[in-house]
Amino acid sequence: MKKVFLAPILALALGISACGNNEKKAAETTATETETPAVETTVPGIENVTLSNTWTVEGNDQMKFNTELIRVKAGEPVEITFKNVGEMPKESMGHNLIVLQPGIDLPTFGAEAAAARDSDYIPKTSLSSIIAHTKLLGPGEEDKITFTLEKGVYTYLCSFPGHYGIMQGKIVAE
Ligand SMILES: [Cu+2]
Repeated sequence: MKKVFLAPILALALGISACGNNEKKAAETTATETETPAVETTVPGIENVTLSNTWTVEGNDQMKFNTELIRVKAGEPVEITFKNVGEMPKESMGHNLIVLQPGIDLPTFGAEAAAARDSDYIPKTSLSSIIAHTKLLGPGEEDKITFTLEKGVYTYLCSFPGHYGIMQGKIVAE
């Protein structure tokens, strides 16, 4: 009788131990995958872009920015006017333009932003990742932001749910 009772207990113990190992492995894998991305120092093609600290960027119904590469002088104010030139309603095709600190994990930021509907997709949990952002714009609306960058490469994106994957660009400050 003892053996009969022992067997399930042993199986349970083994099960727990195996489970523990799996969790450990999973945690290690995640840690490797979420390592901070290497910080870029330049972007191919930037030499063909005019150096200017005043830019106008448009976002459209195809979820695209018309400008995806911006070149600015570091240490001086940059002014970006962002226009939503689409016609679809803000609720289904709103756009913003968010300039992020270097090295931010975009899928993580994108997920937090998508969940931040009450604050127009500006995630309060990730405010330290944001250098500047426009309002969420409906069709025909525009907004202007001003900020100053140190030398480096910065990503800007639209945080409306599902947009950042293709609606993003780079700013090179030199
Ligand atoms: Cu958008």
